[in-house]
Amino acid sequence: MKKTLLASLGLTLMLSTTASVALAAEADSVPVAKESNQLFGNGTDREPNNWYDKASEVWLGSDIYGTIGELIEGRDYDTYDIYKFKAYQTKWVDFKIEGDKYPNAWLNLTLTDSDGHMIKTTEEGQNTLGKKLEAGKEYYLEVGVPGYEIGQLFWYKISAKIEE
Ligand SMILES: [Ca+2]
Repeated sequence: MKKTLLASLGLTLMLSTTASVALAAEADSVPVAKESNQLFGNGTDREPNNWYDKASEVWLGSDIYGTIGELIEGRDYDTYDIYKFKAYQTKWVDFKIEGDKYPNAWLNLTLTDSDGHMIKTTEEGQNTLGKKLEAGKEYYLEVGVPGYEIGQLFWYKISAKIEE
C-alpha cells in the first residue's frame, strides 16, 4: 500500500515538472524584448485592485507578488495594482520593487497617504523608495507601468525593509 502511494506521488511530481517546462518554453517564445525575472504569485495581488476602494489589503513587511498586463474579467488590461496597509509603528521603511522590464516600459512604485495623495514615487531607473511611516496611519502602494503597451506582461515582487 505504502509503496503504491509513493509510486503515484513520484508520478505526480514528474508530471508537474513536465508542465513547468512546457510553461517556460511558452514564455520564451513571447516575441517582445524583455528582461525577464520570473516570479510567482502568493495571492496578495487580488484583482480587480486598480482603484483605491478595491485595493488588496496587505501586511507591512510581508512580500507582495503580482502581475501587471493580464486581461482581467475578460475585457480590461490590468495596468495598476493598488495595495493598502497600516503602519503599526513609527519607523523608516524602504520599499523595493523587482520584476520584468521592457526597453520602453518599466515598473514603478508610488506611496500615497490614506486619501490617495502621493507621498513619494520611484524615479525613472530606480526601484526603491524610503519613507518614515507614522504609527496608526494607513497608506497605499500603487504599482504602475510608465510606457506600457498592450501585450506586455510584468511579474513583480515588492519587499519592505522596516528600520530596526
Ligand atoms: Ca490590478
